[in-house]
Amino acid sequence: MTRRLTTAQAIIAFLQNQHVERDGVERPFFAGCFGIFGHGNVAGIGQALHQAPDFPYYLCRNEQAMVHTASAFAKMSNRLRTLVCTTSIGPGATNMITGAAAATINRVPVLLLPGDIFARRNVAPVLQQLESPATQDISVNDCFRPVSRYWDRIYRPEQILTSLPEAMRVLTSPADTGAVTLALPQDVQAEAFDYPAALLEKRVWTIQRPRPDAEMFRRAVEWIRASRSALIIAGGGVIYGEATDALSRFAAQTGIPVAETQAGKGSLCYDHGQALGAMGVTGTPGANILAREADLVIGIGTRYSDFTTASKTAFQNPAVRFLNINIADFDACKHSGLPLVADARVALEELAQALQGYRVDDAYRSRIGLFRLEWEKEVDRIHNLDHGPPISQGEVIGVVNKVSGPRDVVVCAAGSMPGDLHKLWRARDPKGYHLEYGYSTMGYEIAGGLGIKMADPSREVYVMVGDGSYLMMAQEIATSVQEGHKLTIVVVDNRGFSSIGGLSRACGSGGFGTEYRYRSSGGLTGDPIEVDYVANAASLGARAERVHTRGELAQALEAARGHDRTSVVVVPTDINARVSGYESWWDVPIAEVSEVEAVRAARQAYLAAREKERYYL
Ligand SMILES: Cc1ncc(C[n+]2csc(CCOP(=O)(O)OP(=O)(O)O)c2C)c(N)n1
Ligand SMILES: [Mg+2]
Repeated sequence: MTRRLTTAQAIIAFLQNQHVERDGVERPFFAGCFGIFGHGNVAGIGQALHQAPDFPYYLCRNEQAMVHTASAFAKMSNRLRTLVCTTSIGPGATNMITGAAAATINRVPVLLLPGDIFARRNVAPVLQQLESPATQDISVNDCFRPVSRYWDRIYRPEQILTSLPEAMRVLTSPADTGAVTLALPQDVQAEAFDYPAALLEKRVWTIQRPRPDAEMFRRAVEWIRASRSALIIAGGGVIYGEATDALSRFAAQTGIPVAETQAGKGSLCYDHGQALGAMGVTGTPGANILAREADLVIGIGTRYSDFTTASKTAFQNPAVRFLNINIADFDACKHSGLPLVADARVALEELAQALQGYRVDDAYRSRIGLFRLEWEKEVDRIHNLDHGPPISQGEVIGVVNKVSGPRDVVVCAAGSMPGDLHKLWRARDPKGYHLEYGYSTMGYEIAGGLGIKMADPSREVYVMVGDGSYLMMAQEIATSVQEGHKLTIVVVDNRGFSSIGGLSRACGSGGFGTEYRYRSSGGLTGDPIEVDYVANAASLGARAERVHTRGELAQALEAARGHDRTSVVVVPTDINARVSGYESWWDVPIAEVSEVEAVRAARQAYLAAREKERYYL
């Protein structure tokens, strides 16, 4: 039994028939295809999509953005669903590279189908072809190799028979997932082949929950029982693995406190008795002080980025050991930890059983309680600062947090807001806090918000975006209007880069080149440039208004809730009203020699701080 189809038609038919199943619930893996057509895909994948109307096609405005939308969709779906992305050859394809890197670093599945140059070669160089005098076996799509977890180029129609199953294996593997790139030469897309019907039958990929190895598990229990000051670091794996209830019970039963990474925030509700909030560079005093003293760090579903480890200065107890519960042995082995390679939920349930009767001592418990109490007071203080006008970013976060419902989602990616949100946002639902902080991509915010809304239209989505990020990529507002996927976008307008401006000052460079100002004789130091974000957003089809106070912001957000169309609320803030760091540090190397006194002073402080960096061997 065969079906005569073009390569592109067979790919789309195959993708439509892929399902995943976890815990007995089955769903189609691909919810449709995003794309922008050009000569490199219009007659191939474009034609195939045209004759497959039950596989939704979404036209977006920028190829990088659509990969962010697909990633956010996948992240919101706990990696159990994603979207396909199709592009033309050349710039359409390479526009996806930033999105691919972000997906791979964040370990979320996206399937990318860039068009590629002719396999037939006789008409080369074709429009947009990168030529090489050294080989004909190269194209711009080779740039996807390091940012893809699986990469392939399809020179012959029958190659998809072995390539597509491999692509699915990687996409649905919690340990291996990331961007998968199948580069599709323009001519091959349109070539026909007699495909075996079996390729196009329904296939169900089961997402497993592997149990820990018995011996490693025995040691893990021993290590926890022997510890006196254990600390859990909850990463994204807790949420993707739907292990949040298991973690909540485990923490309540054992009394072990929990600190959260950016990807892991929301693992516990902020008012849980063991919740210390954010961990690391952008962490709370409780999390960072207890991390410093911990004799056992239990990392669950975390990849220990430098923001989590405070550039390897976070854990200072000379006897500290790491127990890493992770689906990927790559992460489980970090910091010479005891690797418990397993599904987070299963591992936590089995550990809870084996640790019956174990509890941290009362002194430790009361310290945790005190840290929690003091932190809630600090959050209240920053949420209600009465700064300005212009008001502070902390106040903006407080208002959005208060106005949003417990199931609503806040999304952010770059600038000073991720750190402030990590500290100040009171998460009430495992899917309520969505930060892309693996790649921290300016421009993810609005595109990502669209993916979140598509994944769960029942929730309001609050996009928190700095003016810098907004200027980099706001055009998907038009796509949100086109699709009727309403977003509430808060543009925090501080006329430049509060984040990097602050960092530049800390490095002794005085904020050089980080504010939006007219050029004057002294450089970019003239009057601030007024960008009319309200007019810009309105021109893309959004409702838009400017507010100045906490009260006006709350009112605008309430009004936005009642509308079906995307709303943009622009709020000017004070670029210099920053939330401080708490008990932590980040390694940003300072110039070793300089004519500038401030740089020399920063270098001295830097060298002293770096002394605390440790190898965990
Ligand atoms: C694509 C990209 N380019 C550069 C950076 C480096 N960077 C990090 S934050 C930032 C400034 C962000 O400005 P804005 O969105 O206004 O946020 P603010 O710092 O003012 O909070 C820059 C340039 C980045 N993260 N992503
Ligand atoms: Mg800014």
